[in-house]
Amino acid sequence: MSKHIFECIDAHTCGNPVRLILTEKPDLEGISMSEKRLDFLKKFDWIRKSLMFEPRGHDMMSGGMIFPPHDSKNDFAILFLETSGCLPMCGHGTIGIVTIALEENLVKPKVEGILNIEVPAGVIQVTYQKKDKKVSWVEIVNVDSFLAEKNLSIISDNLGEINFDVSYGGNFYAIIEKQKNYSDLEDFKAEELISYSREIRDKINKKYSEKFIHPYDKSIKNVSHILWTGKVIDPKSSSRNAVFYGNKAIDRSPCGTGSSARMAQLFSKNKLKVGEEFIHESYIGSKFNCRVKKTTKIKEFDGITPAIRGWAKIYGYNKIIVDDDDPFYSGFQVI
Ligand code: PYC
Repeated sequence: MSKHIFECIDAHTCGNPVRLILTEKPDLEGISMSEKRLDFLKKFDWIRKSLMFEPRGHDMMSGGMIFPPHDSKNDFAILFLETSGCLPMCGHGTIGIVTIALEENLVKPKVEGILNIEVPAGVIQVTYQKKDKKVSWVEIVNVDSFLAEKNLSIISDNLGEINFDVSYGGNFYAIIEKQKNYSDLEDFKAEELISYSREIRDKINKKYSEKFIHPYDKSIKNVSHILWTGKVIDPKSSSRNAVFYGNKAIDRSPCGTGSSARMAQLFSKNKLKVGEEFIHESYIGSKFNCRVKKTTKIKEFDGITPAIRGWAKIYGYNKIIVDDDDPFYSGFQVI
């Protein structure tokens, strides 16, 4: 029998949880974070399940671990952990992890104010503002993002025909805008969006199986998230969204990879320009300040390099025990 003790620091980014795991980090095989992500999922997924799911986590729980970089030019690497698996990229997770790492002196930037971070989906550049030991904001120049396909549809048992676009911002998103069978975010309870999203995601991945695969990394595939759009709460914002992830979560933050995917979609439809401010609101009204930094090409796709800025707050030091004699050592979820 063995007992594992995970020291963690818990924070939230604009309302969504981020648990940074400091100890008992596994030795992962691979020459990149993409390969290490797959190795973790094959050999160590119990760690993710035990720290993300109930009773030690909850439906929205999300987090990660910091590793040394593979390229010495970079500052560090992140493996993301979440109820849905290990994401190729997570924006709110990065903002939270960077805030924790800087405030708790876990990393020393090679250049003050800038961090180059390896994530499974690529290398991202982060800038931040730190005042009196506190990080006031973190800005991510995210991985290149692109609209993968537009005007697709499925028939939902709950809503009828639903039209959507699929866009990549570090994960593949189905973006659902106002239409005959979907009026606006404000007309639906979170629990309704959750159950509709589960069905819609299954149907999309059945109907369009093997269609959404990242051109440079075949391990990044399929629609993992559903992004419901809506009218803003604050008139100064540009758009509102609710991102569904895992099996029971609506992101409390405006979602970094979702905001990137949404900007790529809007840009490709001439609804957003390079440099224009895009203030994205979450389901609970928290905001990311975003913009298209530049245009780019991802194989045959015309895409963008997005920037996302947000804040995070540390709320606890957490020593979590996972004991093999606990029948729920690898967690559970109630759906
Ligand atoms: O911020 O990229 C993000 C994210 C993905 C899932 C939840 N948040």
